[in-house]
Amino acid sequence: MTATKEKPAATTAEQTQDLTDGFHLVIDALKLNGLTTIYGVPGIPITDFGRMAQAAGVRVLSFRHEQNAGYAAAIAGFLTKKPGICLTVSAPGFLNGLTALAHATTNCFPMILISGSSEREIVDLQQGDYEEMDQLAIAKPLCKAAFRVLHAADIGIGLARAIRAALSGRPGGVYLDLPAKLFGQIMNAEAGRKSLVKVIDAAPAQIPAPDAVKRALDVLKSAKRPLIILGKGAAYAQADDAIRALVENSGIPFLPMSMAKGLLPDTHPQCAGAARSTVLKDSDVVMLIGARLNWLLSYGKGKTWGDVPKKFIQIDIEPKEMDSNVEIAAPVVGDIGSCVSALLEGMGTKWPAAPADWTGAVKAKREENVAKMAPRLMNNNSPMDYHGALGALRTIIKERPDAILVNEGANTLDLARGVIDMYKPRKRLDVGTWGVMGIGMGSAIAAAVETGKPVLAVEGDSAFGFSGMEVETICRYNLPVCVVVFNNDGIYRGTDVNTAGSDPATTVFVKGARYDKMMEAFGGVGVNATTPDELKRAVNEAMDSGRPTLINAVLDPAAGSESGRIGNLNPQSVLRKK
Ligand code: ADP
Ligand code: TZD
Ligand code: MG
Repeated sequence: MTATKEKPAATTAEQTQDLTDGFHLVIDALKLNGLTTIYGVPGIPITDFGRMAQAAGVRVLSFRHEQNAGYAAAIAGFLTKKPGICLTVSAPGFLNGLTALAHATTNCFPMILISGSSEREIVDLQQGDYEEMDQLAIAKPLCKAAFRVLHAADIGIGLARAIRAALSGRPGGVYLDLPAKLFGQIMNAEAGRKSLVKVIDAAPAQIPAPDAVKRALDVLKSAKRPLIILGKGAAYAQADDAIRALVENSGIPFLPMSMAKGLLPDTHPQCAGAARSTVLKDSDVVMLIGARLNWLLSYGKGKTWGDVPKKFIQIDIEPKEMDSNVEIAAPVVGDIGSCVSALLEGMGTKWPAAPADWTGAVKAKREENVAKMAPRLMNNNSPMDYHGALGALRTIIKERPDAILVNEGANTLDLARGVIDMYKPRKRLDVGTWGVMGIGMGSAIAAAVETGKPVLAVEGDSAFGFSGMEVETICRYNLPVCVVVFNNDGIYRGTDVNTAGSDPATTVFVKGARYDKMMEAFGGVGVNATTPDELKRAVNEAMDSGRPTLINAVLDPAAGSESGRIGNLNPQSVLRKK
């Protein structure tokens, strides 16, 4: 390999006064834009960059695997409305981070994946460089935008483009490719400073057209059985007061999607969470706020939506989202804060209350369902079932509404979503649009780092395994994270048997595994809990102490069902021999 000679980085005091280099410029550009937390894994060519960033006051959190650092960055973007930064090495590190970048894009979370890359001249001729890969080309189809910076003088503009692409319009993931050589490039310090860009108004307000607002209000006024659906876009928008005013002034029942829970409390008198099937079936006008009519809402049609003809009003920043599955009678395109404020203004003070027969029917259904569930949540069985264990955790979140709940698994996810009420916005973080297993520890770490609040991560034993090694990261940074592993010995259940040979069945794990020992291995607290009472005591202790804790919650291996609540999506062969 004929290495191109690069000038060494500025070293002497005299040089640093006049000169700067790629390392410093990237760090300065990030800081100038208020991006002061990086989630990543060090290695060639970004090891020194991480050290220097840390020395310059940037918080650099080193993970054990880039995918988890990526999920941390993605959820940091959701929580803060600033792009979360994930930093990786080339080829394999980049690819490990890429799943999270695609996940961020799918979920409309702003994130920037910054990866070091190998020598362009060698990569492009495919001559076999160390970790050779055309990362820019590979990233492109999986994110909102992808850029490469080749000259130190372009670092400022490159980062500005990345920030703007991640935040403006529908937020998403952006890839920024920084070749190894760039870091060592030297330029005049003053010219370097001038080349940096502080992005002005990165997510400009998008005001809805007055006609669109009027049309939406006309449709809403015609409703006999209106419903508001709040999605995670509404949570992301941080327009909490306006959304609450819209819901309360209109008196319309609201249904929160998973990560929108808590935008208004789940115990709010208008919350229709516990009457979900009824409101989807029987409503006649549905206003979507930051929620897509994708699989999670059965595409807005079919059995779930019943026979009552529906009219949809949709508030979204992305115009192309309209009519993606069914006709949208009143599209309102703009940012949620501006759209909801415009609707509120249009409603004025004399807006008629939602019809009482409808709100009364929704309330009655909700109370019936809540009452039906209540006794199941109070059982103290050992081994535990989902309801007994979740009953305990539900009380903990009620008593600690500021805590952040991270949740993944199948039964562990679906049942926790229904059972654990949320009281404040952006406190529930989960698997998102794709239903990804593995977001757990990355999300928990970012939640603790970004908010300083205690975190409770409720994890299926399979789900936990995808990011379990990060318990070391949690201990290393001494984060207030309490992980509860719902240990039912497997994926969905721990009871499958392979009748064809001596290998275990494909969905089961080692029986009686002790996940709590993993946390103990790194100096955290491990607890084995066999009853809801034990579980509750252990979680309360963890939340009080703030010490990294992992509770192995022993669940009945037969308690879950295949694929949790989405068994209908799970194809099964009619020809399979039982
Ligand atoms: P959920 O899964 O909770 O139903 P989705 O992820 O399907 O939510 O939908 C989120 C929607 O919110 C996306 O269509 C996205 O374009 C939209 N969105 C995100 N941020 C904003 C914003 N600030 N203003 C308006 N719409 C937004
Ligand atoms: N891989 C990834 C990245 N995401 C996925 N969603 C899956 C695999 C498939 N999958 C699910 O959809 S849920 C699940 C897997 C492997 C695990 C369910 O088991 P669990 O939860 O132990 O986490 P329960 O409580 O036992 O159902
Ligand atoms: Mg399990």
